[in-house]
Amino acid sequence: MRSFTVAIASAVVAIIGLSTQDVIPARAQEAVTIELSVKNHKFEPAEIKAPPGKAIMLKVKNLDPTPMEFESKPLRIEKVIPGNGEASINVRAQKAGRYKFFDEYNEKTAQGTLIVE
Ligand SMILES: [Cu+2]
Repeated sequence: MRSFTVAIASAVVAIIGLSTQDVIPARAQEAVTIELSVKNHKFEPAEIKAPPGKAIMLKVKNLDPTPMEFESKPLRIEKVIPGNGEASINVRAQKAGRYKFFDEYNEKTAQGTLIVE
């Protein structure tokens, strides 16, 4: 006959308590404001810059007497601005890259780029 030895192992469980602070900085929610204007159917400045991952507010002044349509396909913006008018356009946070925009009514001359970097 055989005898069996049963070994009982006891496990020690260590509980590690982690304290985390998930605080979202309020500044991450604030939009970066960029002002630009259009004169003689040209953007001034034609290149604008914004940091990545931040909402952007574009304030566009149309200094020409005729209406314009601020348009950007990659940014999905389309907004008519009357002659001598102004518009605030909200752009959601973007990844780094170059985003073209233009005035659809004066596409030949009014071209611009938003550089996110
Ligand atoms: Cu359009």
